[in-house]
Amino acid sequence: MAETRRLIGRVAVLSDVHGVLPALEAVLAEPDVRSADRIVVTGDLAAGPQPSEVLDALTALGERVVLVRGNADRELVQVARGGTTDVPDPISEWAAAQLGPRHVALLAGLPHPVTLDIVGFGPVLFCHGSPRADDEVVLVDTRPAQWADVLADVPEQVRTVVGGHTHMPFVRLVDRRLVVVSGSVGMPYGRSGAHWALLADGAVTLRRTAFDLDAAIEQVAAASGYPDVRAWAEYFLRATASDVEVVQEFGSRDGRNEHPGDLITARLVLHPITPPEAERIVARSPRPDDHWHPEYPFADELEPLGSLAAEQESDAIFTLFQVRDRASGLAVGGIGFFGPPDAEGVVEVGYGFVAAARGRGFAVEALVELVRHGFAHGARVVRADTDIANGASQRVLLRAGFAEMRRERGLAFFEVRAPA
Ligand SMILES: [Mn+2]
Repeated sequence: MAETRRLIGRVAVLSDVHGVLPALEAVLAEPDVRSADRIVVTGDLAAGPQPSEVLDALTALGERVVLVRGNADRELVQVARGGTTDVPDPISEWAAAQLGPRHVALLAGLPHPVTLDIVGFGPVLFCHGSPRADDEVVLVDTRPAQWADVLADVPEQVRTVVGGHTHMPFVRLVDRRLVVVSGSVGMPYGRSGAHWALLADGAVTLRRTAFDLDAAIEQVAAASGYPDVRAWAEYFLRATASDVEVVQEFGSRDGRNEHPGDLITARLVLHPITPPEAERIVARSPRPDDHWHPEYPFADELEPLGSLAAEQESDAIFTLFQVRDRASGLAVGGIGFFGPPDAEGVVEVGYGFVAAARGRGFAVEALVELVRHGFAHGARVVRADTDIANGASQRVLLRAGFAEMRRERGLAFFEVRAPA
């Protein structure tokens, strides 16, 4: 955690500029920003239509600017260095290709989080997402228990946490800590203009700089080579999405249970798939509110999903679940029961994840939750089998509490029994 010992006076907080130069310039022209002792930019600097221009404008501020890493900055580095990311965002792919080695190095070196001593506040922690993860979603109405978890590792003396990522400004107390999200400079939700915040004399002020949207859209469209730039600029600079829609959309990512029947774990949502949803998945024809990883669904899943799609009404408990990564909101796998318990209380389960989601313990986390759910609804024994050549799957089952019972015909059979 970067720290400075010298107390800092007035601080302007800018976040989520997302490569929109005219919006950044409008804020930088504000007298309270020009006179601020520091300008802290809490992440997602460049993923947008003018990535290099925005990075140059920020670095031109010299010693006065403190840049914090956002998830989109991290993802730009991954893409620029030839990797892939979970989030299929075409403008990020394009922006990554615009960056020269100097810009990639700048983004790769960004710290997260950053703590600064500020007059009237003491140590203030600046982050993107949450102090522990640059892509964690916390919202103004996130539940107290979730906030407690999110802030659990923040040092006691830090009484103010300033974040970005959700593009909707708020200030609220969270169990005696002040939490500030300044909103987005370049991609605001709910209200147009460039949103930012001023920390001065122990007080936080949420600020908004209005600028000529028509002129800015023209300027972005003329300056950027992104193929879809005009539509992008129209949509985001005019704040087309309302904050109510966005909170609804982001809601499940903060662990709130918006859909009865969803099972929520530390990092995942297990969503029971209805027959119409199964039909869409098998046909690979998502609705706008379906958020699927590009590799989802994968071949193994299609047969059980096909049977589910053909049903009139699915079993609400012993069914197939779509597994979503709470951080990205994307469907990354499937897990579920191949039918209700038999006369002895035996159920069988199966699961699978897209390649990009493997190696992160998701399968164990989902399986533990599925087994708990099965036992809570009358199952006594949960069984699974796997190819004997599939060592990864066997390790997942063992880590999830299963024991190997026998091997035959190239398969290893596992089970776990309900506690007596
Ligand atoms: Mn972000």
